[in-house]
Amino acid sequence: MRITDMHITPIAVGDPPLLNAAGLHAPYALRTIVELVADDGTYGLGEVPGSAATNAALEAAREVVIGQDPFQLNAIRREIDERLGTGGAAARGEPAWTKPRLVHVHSGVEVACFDLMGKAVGRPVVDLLGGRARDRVDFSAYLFYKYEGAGGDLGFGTDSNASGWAAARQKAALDPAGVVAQAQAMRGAFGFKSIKLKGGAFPPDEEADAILAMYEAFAPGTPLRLDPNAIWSVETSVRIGERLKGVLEYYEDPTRGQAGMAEVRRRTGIPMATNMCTTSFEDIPGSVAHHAEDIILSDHHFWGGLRSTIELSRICQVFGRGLSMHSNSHVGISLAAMTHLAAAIPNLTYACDTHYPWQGDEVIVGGKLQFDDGALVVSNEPGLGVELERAALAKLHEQYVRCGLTERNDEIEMQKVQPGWKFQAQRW
Ligand code: GKR
Ligand code: MG
Repeated sequence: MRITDMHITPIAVGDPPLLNAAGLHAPYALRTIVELVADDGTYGLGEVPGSAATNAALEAAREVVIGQDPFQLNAIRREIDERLGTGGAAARGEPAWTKPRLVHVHSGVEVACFDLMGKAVGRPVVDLLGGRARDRVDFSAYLFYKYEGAGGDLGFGTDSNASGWAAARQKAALDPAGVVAQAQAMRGAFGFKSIKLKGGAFPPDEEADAILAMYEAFAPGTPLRLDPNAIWSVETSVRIGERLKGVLEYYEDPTRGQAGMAEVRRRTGIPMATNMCTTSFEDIPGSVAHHAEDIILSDHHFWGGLRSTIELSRICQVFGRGLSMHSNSHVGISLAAMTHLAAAIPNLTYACDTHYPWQGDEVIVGGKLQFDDGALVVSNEPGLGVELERAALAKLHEQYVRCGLTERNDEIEMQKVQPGWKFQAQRW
């Protein structure tokens, strides 16, 4: 089997005005769809976070990918490394999503190869990763504060009578009662059991109040997580941690860096989770030396693919780390890949993050994948089990061209509604 072509299609996906420590989501989230065409007439799909820089790196990789056998993942990885040069921690920025382009290229190409391999042998990707550790993958409700009045058309028109999740997606949630209402609407629509609140947008005590309100509102045992994306000092993290002790399932990146996280962990005794201080294999020695976290949030887009994430899972076992899964705004190709991967990792025991309910647009045949009681049933179809809806892809590519965005920059979006607003690596 040989790869005969590689299509790289940037798309822009409608996104609500979600707030985080770095600012505000733009009206569109950028993704890039990778399609590998094989000489037997089949195609394989991958999806990665979009940016002009990642697209250029994918374009540069194309030359070495075409002509390869998709089963020869080691050769493909080596040739991409040789062509693009390896990234490294220094290439990472401070917001949670700025990472070296190389891991995105590896992940987009590798997932598309797995899709091709699955189609070639008539087996789902999960079977190529060692088989199912579970038949259903649990996801978590991922709550956000929103900026009233910002953002573009979410596809609801002017329907102010929207109810349930559609209404919660449209309207701002700004106080603890609003956050509880958003959680109720999201859980009602999708059945999620665990709840994560994206913090770092408002003064820490207000966000802690929202968590405490959810603790009151939901049955005891509902796993709750808070993620301020490292914008709090160690002292603030410890003080808020004291308020949330016994309430949080895990405390996600309250403060920056492995040493700071280790100190908060020591002083509060709360399980700490990260997708910011331990985000690559290079970070593992530091993670172990500091004992920076209890749970690592994997992400195949950032760890370099599905196989790399399985390697990470073994490291987590060896060093006593739990494993969860991080997400960024995405469509169904990534969600399918996340589901096969999570199903194949026995020690990935936490409900995975997903932004999927926030996005209305989709590129796969049949529209959005459906959650069943907060989980996705692992597909038995060959490959990822999703097919490309080419008209939808063309429409979202057209949306990309029209919107003029070339990278994610939440600070610039925030400045559009609050001129002069500045990202601060430590705000509180
Ligand atoms: O979508 O605003 C967002 C999140 O803050 C995202 O960018 C983070 O990467 O979900 C992420 C996280 O868990 O840190
Ligand atoms: Mg996080």
